[in-house]
Amino acid sequence: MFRDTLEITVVAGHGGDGVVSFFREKYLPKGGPDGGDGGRGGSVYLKAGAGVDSLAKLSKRHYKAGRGQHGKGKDMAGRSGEDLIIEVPLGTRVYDAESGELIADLVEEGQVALVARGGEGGFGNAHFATATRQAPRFALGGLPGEKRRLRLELRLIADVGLVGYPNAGKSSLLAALTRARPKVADYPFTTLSPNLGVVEGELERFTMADIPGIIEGAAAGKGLGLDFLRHISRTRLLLYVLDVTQEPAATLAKLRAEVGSYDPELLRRPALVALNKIDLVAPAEAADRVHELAAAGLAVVPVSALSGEGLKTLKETLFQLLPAAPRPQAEPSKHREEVPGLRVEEVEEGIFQVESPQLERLVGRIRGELWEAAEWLQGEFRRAGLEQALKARGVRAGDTVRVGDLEFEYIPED
Ligand SMILES: Nc1nc2c(ncn2[C@@H]2O[C@H](COP(=O)(O)OP(=O)(O)OP(=O)(O)O)[C@@H](O)[C@H]2O)c(=O)[nH]1
Ligand SMILES: [Mg+2]
Repeated sequence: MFRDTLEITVVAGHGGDGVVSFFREKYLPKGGPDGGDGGRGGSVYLKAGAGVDSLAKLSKRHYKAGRGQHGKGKDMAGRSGEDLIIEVPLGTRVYDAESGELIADLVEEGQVALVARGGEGGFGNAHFATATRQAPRFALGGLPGEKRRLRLELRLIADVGLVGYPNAGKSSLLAALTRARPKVADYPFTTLSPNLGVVEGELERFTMADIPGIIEGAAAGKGLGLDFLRHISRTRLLLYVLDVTQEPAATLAKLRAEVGSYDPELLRRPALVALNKIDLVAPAEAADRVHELAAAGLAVVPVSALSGEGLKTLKETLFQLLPAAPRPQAEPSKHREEVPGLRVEEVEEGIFQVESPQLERLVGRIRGELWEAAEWLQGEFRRAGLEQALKARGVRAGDTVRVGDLEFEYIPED
């Protein structure tokens, strides 16, 4: 089954905890701190693979990377959690399912996108040793890995996109020009999901996508609607397929109106007309239809997917036009920013409450003796800009500063 949208949840690994440990050996007095750092949690990546042609190949809805190991004594750091790389089809767009933000557009084979960052490992107590704090009895716990719900949307990356009314012969043309074997039948809406084939030339090749037929009113949801046009949105060239017996000139005008209402830019893309089923009419009639179509300003190639007539010319014309047809650019993905918010509120006279997820998290990660960590924490607070934020609120020496569950006495720097 072909699948072109899918939601999955990705969870990066939790970072390992740092540990509190001191060097010990038989007959020796207690030695210095040697608690190692926790390993970082594994991250989750998506990778565009040529071997995956449908999102249906993703069997799971939930993906999880490995967790980081805790640090150990003797300054041994915990091992990092294993990264998880999920292969998705070429042409997959990755959105954050909650915010709708585009995270990545995977249009090149092997292209990789980070979708959930592994949690940082915590520092072991050895990290906190200084000349004045020789035996710190605290360490930091690891951070949880990122968790995200992703919406994957496949936009086939084909060089040529077939567009036409139901029954015009799009799938027949794809079958005649490539080794793809889409379903062909004498009723409208035979094709319910896109098909992709490769047209082989002597030296080159190009890919061709066949999508479900669209009809007048598709933009308003008639037929199967216009959703499938998103697969055409990245093709370099549109090949309109018309049935010579079904008023081709009028049909082309309607088709283009629908395509334009989906995305006006598509109308400016290089395009060509395959006037199909010419085996059903007399040559003179076919010539008349070609003449009428000329008004649209597009090159017209009369063909028959059934008899094979004109297919060679169609193929050659496509090979001629493609080099000049620009490759639609991949959507630039927005980089995620982490802006740690910091708010200070004087909740009572002389008591300042600090609201900062970053600093609260830091405080929550302290393991072991909290009061011993205070000095180190204050350095971290300063780096986060807390000193300035407090001053701006009019803090005075001796006031109380609350961060998470901890209370500190404010002592000015200088
Ligand atoms: N006589 C003749 N019949 C054709 C030709 N091309 C396709 N057909 C027939 O037209 C019918 C529809 O062909 P399809 O290839 O399924 O058409 P389609 O455009 O893919 O249709 P949808 O998938 O429904 O949009 C089938 O019965 C085909 O055998 C042709 O060149 N000549
Ligand atoms: Mg079809």
